[in-house]
Amino acid sequence: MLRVAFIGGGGVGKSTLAYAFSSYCRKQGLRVGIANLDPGCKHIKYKPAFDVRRYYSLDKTMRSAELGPNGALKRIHAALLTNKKAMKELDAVDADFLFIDTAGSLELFLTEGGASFIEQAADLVLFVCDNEAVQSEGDFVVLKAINAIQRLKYCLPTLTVINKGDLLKRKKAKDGQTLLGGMGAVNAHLHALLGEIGKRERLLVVSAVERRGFRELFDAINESKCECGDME
Ligand SMILES: Nc1nc2c(ncn2[C@@H]2O[C@H](COP(=O)(O)OP(=O)(O)OP(=O)(O)O)[C@@H](O)[C@H]2O)c(=O)[nH]1
Ligand SMILES: [Mg+2]
Repeated sequence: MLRVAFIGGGGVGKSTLAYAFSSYCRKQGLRVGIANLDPGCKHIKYKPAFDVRRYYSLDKTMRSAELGPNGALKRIHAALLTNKKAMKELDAVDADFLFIDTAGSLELFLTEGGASFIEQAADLVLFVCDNEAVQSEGDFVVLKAINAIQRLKYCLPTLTVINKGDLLKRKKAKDGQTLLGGMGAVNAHLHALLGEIGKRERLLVVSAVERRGFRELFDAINESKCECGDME
């Protein structure tokens, strides 16, 4: 089984992508389970094989621990790690791919509880950004830098996925490159700067609503498998 965590900021489309991409993978003949790790989500598009809300409620934790949403998320992820029943249920999901749909928080995976949880629960991370991330070079560099620090914490192979590709305007930039091409250059530059953290990676542009880019994502995940160590 390959366990793939979908991580990224709020509203970038992690849940929609997990759902849409799971049906693509099923069509390729794979058994796919999705685990919901967002204790605060109110709507869910898929039938989760594991649902953290069975064990923890974001609202209740916020009230009982007198914390804001980010603090409560961190508290819940730290508690999950030592919750044998929940971790056993998560481990017991029987599938070829387990997609772990996480809460929209970049901070969560920079800190011990969230990072340790993801390191234990996943083999591969999809760092999901949306179209807005690649429409400003500054924003994208910041996101990539945050992800680089996250990776120092959770030490897992990671693919960067740009979702909402349908909203991406391939405008000509001043230097004649497409905006996305310009981002490719920024990405390459970042990799030179952060070379010790990760290998070279290409940007994967997908659209969860239009179900585009899934073949490339599927291939990239399969190519990453050898980096993910021994899996049964
Ligand atoms: N145009 C477009 N919209 C999308 C795409 N994927 C998701 N969305 C929309 O983006 C919004 C957020 O999607 P979610 O899947 O809930 O995003 P999320 O990252 O799981 O959000 P949080 O869990 O709250 O962090 C919804 O309105 C989706 O319909 C896409 O590929 N294209
Ligand atoms: Mg979500």
